[in-house]
Amino acid sequence: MAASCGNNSSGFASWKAEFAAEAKRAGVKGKGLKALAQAQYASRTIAADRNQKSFRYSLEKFMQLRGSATIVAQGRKRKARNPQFYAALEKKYGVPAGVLIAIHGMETAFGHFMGDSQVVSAIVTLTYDCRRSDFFRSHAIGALKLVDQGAITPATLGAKHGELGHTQFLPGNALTYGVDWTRDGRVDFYDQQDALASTANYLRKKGWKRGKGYQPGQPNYKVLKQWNAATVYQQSLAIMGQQIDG
Ligand SMILES: [Ca+2]
Repeated sequence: MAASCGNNSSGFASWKAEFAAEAKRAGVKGKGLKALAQAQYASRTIAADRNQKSFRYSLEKFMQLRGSATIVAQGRKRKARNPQFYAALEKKYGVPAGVLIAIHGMETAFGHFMGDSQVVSAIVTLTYDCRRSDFFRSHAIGALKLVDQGAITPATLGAKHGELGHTQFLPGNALTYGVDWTRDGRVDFYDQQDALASTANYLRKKGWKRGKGYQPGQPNYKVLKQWNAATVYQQSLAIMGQQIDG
C-alpha cells in the first residue's frame, strides 16, 4: 500500500514514517532513511508547483527569452577551450558536443544557476503532495539512494523540483544514468565532467544513434524529446547544437 498523500504540511511527518517502509522495501538504506526522516516540508517548492503556468511561446520568442544567442556564443568558446573532453564524450557515447553544450547552457547557464532548494526535501515533499505523487515517487526513492551512495547529501541544493547539478537531472534519472567520468569514485552532478557524461549517457540509453543527425526528420531528433517534452525546447536544442557544432 502506498502512503497516503496530503495537500499541506500537517500530514507530512506521519506520511514520511509510512513512506520510510516503502523506501526500505525499495532498497533504501540507513543514510537515505535518515535523510527522509530529516526532510522538511518544502513550502517554496509546493508554491512554485501550484503556480506553474503553461506558456505557449513561438520558437523565436522562446529562443530569445532563453538567451540562445548567448548560449551559442559562449558554447562555441567552451568547445574551443576543451575540445578533447567533448571529443572523448562523443567517442564514448556518440553524442556530439553541440547538443551537450546547448543542454548545459539551457539548463543552468553553464552551471551558474543550479538552484537553491534542498533536493531531498523538495522531491520528498512533491511525492507527499497529492498533485503528482505517482510521477515523483521513483525520483524520491532515487534521491534517497543517491544519499546512500554519497552522490548527494541532505544539504545538496538543486532547483525547485529537485533537479540537480549542471544539467538538472531529476534524481531518479540521476541514479539510473549517472556516470563517474572523473573516476574519483563518486558520481557528482555538480562536477561538470560527470554531469555532461551522465547527460550523454542518458541520451545514448534513450536511443541516440552515433553519427546520425539530430535535426528535424533525422534519427536523433526524437531523442531530444526524451530530454524535454516541450517542442520549442527540442527545436531550440537542435538549432543551438548545430550552431555550436558548426
Ligand atoms: Ca566523479
